[in-house]
Amino acid sequence: MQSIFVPMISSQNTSIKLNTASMESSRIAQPIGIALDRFIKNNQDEFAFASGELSQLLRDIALASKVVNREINKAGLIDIMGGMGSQNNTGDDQQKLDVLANIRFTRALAKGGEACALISEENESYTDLNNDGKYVIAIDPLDGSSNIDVNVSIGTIFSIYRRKTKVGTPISEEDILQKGSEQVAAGYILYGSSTMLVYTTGHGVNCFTYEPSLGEYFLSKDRLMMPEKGKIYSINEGSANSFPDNVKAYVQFCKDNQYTARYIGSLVADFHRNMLKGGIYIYPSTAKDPNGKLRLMYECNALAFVAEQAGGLATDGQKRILDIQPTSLHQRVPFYVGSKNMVEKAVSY
Ligand code: AHM
Ligand code: MG
Repeated sequence: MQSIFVPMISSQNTSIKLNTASMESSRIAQPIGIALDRFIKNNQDEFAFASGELSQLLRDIALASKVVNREINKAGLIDIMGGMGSQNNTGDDQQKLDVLANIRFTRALAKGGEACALISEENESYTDLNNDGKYVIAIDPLDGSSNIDVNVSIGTIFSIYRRKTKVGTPISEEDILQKGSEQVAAGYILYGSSTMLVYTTGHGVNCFTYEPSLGEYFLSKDRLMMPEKGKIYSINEGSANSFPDNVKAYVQFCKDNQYTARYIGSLVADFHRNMLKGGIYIYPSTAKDPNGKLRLMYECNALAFVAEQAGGLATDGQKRILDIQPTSLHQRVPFYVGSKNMVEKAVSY
């Protein structure tokens, strides 16, 4: 009997020693988590078309975002802040960094070869990239650009669609004007107190944090879910006089219930905070912008996809954002996005 017990005791002791040793080693060398490249590779089978090309596209976007991140961090040291003195197609003043970010993402996607066309906030028409590419990208290269000069968080928003027409043929309107529900992947990069890349391929939402000294994104949260309820409302109340009556009433409801008002004026940052803490972001129709200010194809669709994948909702007040058929590249829509219960309540008004 003893001869049986002795090895058991000694093996237990060994495992205690091993555990203590591994605890000690993780204390002095904290694990850094899984890198974006490896995560994409490991999860490639989740993509509807199980191709390496979509993975490569995500990697191209990640790479361009690192370059943009570097440039944003240098703003103030070199002459890349301030306006270009020009306007983009929707009449917004273009900032130097808007233009720079647009160049960085366009180049990365053009070099990669997987994309056949690029829709960008900064270009009036779409850009033909490679007729042999299978994917169409819609992007806002740098959103919230009025915050650049004042060191406040900004973001990149992207949507990825599969082209409808045959590979190798010229792009047609049906490739470009696709509903949000056709996105195969979407996400955003938040250039904030740390830089984060958040994306979905329709299998939950994954968040990565950029480690600048290693030049890599590392997984910080997979399968992120948005709280169903929340108490944060984000809306530019400076325009309250021209909100529709039902929006005025909902904002009053938020105040009556002592909700917290938080508005950065950077869609990605406002959305990301609400996704973590529970909240609603609203850009309604106003006197100045009867269809709201935000653009369906490269601002709302991507965030709507992410929101739904995280258990939230996104609507224009009448219709699910992802079900809206775009009729033009730079189409605007009223936007209500965030925690399920809050969006439902807002819509009930
Ligand atoms: P932009 O694409 O020109 O940067 O505009 C979009 C931005 C959003 O990030 C933000 O939520 C909104 O405009 C703020 O608009 P406003 O200043 O009217 O509240
Ligand atoms: Mg924008």
